[in-house]
Amino acid sequence: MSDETLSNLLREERRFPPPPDLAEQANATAAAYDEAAADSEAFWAAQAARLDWAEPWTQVLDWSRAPFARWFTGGRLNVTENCLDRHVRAGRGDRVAFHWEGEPGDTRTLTYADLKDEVSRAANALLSLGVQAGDRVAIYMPMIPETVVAMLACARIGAPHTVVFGGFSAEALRGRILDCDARVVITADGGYRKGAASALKPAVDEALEQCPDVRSVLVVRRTGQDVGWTQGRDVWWHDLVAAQPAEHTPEAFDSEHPLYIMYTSGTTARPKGILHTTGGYLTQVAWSHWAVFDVKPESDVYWTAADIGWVTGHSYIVYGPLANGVTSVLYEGTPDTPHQGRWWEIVQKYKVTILYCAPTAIRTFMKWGDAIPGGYDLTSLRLLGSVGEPINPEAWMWYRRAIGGDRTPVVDTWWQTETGAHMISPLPGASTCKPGSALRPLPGISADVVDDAGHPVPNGSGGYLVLTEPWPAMLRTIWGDEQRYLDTYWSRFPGRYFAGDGAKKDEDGDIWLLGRVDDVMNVSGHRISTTEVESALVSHPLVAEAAVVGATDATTGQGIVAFVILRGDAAAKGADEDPAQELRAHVAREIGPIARPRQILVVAELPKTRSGKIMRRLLRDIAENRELGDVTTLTDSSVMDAIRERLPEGS
Ligand code: 6R9
Repeated sequence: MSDETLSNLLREERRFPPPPDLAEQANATAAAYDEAAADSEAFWAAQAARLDWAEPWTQVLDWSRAPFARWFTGGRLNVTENCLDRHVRAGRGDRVAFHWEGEPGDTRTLTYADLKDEVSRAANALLSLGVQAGDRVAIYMPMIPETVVAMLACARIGAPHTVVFGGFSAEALRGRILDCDARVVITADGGYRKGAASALKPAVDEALEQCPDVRSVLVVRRTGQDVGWTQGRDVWWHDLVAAQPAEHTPEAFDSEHPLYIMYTSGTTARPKGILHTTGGYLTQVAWSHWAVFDVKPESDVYWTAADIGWVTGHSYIVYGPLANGVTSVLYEGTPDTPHQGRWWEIVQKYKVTILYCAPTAIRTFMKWGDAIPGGYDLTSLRLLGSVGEPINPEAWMWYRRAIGGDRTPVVDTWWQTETGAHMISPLPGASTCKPGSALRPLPGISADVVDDAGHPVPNGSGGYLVLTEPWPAMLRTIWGDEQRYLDTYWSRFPGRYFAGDGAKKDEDGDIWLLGRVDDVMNVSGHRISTTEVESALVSHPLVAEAAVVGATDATTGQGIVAFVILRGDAAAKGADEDPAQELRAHVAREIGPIARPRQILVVAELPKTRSGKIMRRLLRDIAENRELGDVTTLTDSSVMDAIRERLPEGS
């Protein structure tokens, strides 16, 4: 990426130091950076000591077969013993683990003691189905407490789970089941989404037509809708699990025992099964959850408003919060069911103190307008987090102001399925935040931005984000494909992990994420990041959200095509004026004439994955007038038809 275009971008000068009271009582202080810099293995060993180990480790890191890491070798522990039993033993069994809120408004409260009993029953149920340590179990569920129970039951008996988004197709489910050779599937009749019961079991039945080795399907009754039934294979959760004893003694597993496989959708290629293991993963998710969210288990009510089928749900709905003994909210549905204030109603009801969500949600709320959150009491909130995409500075500012009452720090956390846990993020009690920047690597983490030749770029320049030292929660491999692990992550810059993201270091050396390098556009030889043009568009008062792609252009190589969603009030006011000219001029002013979009299309929605990432690949297909590529990981495929209808004649 050339420096010239990047250095004139993102001139963001607003600064937000930590609130003094938060800083005073912060879990993690600036001292953590020094400690970790002095001896990172000693730092991680100290964090691992937060967990209960049945047997201590003999070596913190074994990197002798790099890049295949082993952390806390020789150590043995049980993940659910750490997430459940030890809290109950210490007299915290009555603490609420989850306030669950179903989309139709039904609720359930599970204490740590309840959860331990449920997980023990489910573990016994899996054992009765013949599941053994090491066997893979696929989970295809809505956002209900049984999903957490199912994951933990697997972890308790050492059976790696693979959770597949409830919104994925039968085909996607089948591919994942076959790739990891799962023999048991846990599912539900359906779940509630957008005010209606949405079926899941039919997709399982369809997928299993071509998965002959799956011998059992455990089915939770959630919606009560009719389900097809295969005798001898299908069994109701409420029949099997409820009949089990609530006692189960957890076995300690090796620190490197597989905990789960999470598939990431490659854009074109076969999905990659990212393998996470036990000791290092739990150490880093527990530490980062404690440090980055500054959680106080006695008083906080924590809410990751994301799907459990995304890595964010694994690390920061399930494993991190439970390892720390925190009270969480778990919400089944969509943010606008039955009304657009649903999230804020939940914050008010449970007095949520820490909220973690994706920029896509924040920009949607921006589009709906300030009045909606303004109608609720959000004063319980003391910290906000963002994850999943670069957060545009204006969206960051809106989040802090309209949701955080101009008081709360906003932590922008950069990480990936592959990293398992937060990697680059502010520490809310120690860092001065900059809207749109994830700032710097967390203590114990080493990252850099390098040029094409792999040399670190100077401050003020852009390039490729790499991780330069192994970290405890790192993926161990791609399931069943060591070569692909090496090729994908470790061959572009030998000895360093290539994240696939572009980034820039500012004058202070702080890091700004610029999106996937595959999305970088090349306009007349200038490399321009989609993130920067999108952020310029979102900084205009008319725009709530923008997606930018490079489309083949006969004269410039690529031309910038922008798809924009207008803010609610703007869309109403200027219904018949086309804002394209104004927005093109605005981008030219903010960034430079080279970044002026060739074309701007106003749309109502953008194509997104279930974790809220904009699928620019599909927009590129539209901009270049091609057949759409693979849409199996899209949340709602009708969005693409709606966008096509907006295209001007002949394009
Ligand atoms: C946790 C998660 C990983 C990709 C990652 C990057 C993007 C995530 C981000 C961010 C900028 C952030 N990403 N967090 N970009 N700022 N705070 O999202 O995992 O679904 O595997 O996606 O998401 O592009 O490489 P995953």
